[in-house]
Amino acid sequence: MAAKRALLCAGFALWGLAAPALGGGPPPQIPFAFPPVEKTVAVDATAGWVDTGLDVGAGDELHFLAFGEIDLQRGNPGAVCGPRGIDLVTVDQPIPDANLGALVGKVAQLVAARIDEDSGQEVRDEIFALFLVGEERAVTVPFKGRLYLGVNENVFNDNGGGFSVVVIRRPR
Ligand SMILES: [Ca+2]
Repeated sequence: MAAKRALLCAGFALWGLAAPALGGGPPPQIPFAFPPVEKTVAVDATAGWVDTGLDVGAGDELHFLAFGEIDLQRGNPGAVCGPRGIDLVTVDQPIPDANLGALVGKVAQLVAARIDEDSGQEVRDEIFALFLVGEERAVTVPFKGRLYLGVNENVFNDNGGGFSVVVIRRPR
């Protein structure tokens, strides 16, 4: 994290130095008072919720920019979409009123984890908030948790492709 912040500082410094040589005017406004954390996350359409590795806090501002194309049903040319998804809804998608296949996000906070006696699988009780991302979105984090990204669909094994998502986090 420290290395990443240092890298961003260096990036902004170079930008500031280069600007007067290009235009002679004042350097461009830096959008944040402190360097934000920026990360590019690959969201594989077959993976379900993808852990971004980012822990976020209540009030943090997140900005998302998404690129790429996915296939919601391999072999079906009508099932290819970008981060905005397809203008369709199904019964079990995570966000019912958002387009099928749209890029979506989740902030989840683990409340308890236990091993289910019958299946032997770990069961995680969590509180979570879901939100639509699409191609671009700014979101204020409602509570502390881990940030996940996924596709607004619930049958992943017949999918293909993925989105590349730039996440910028400005801590509160
Ligand atoms: Ca599918």
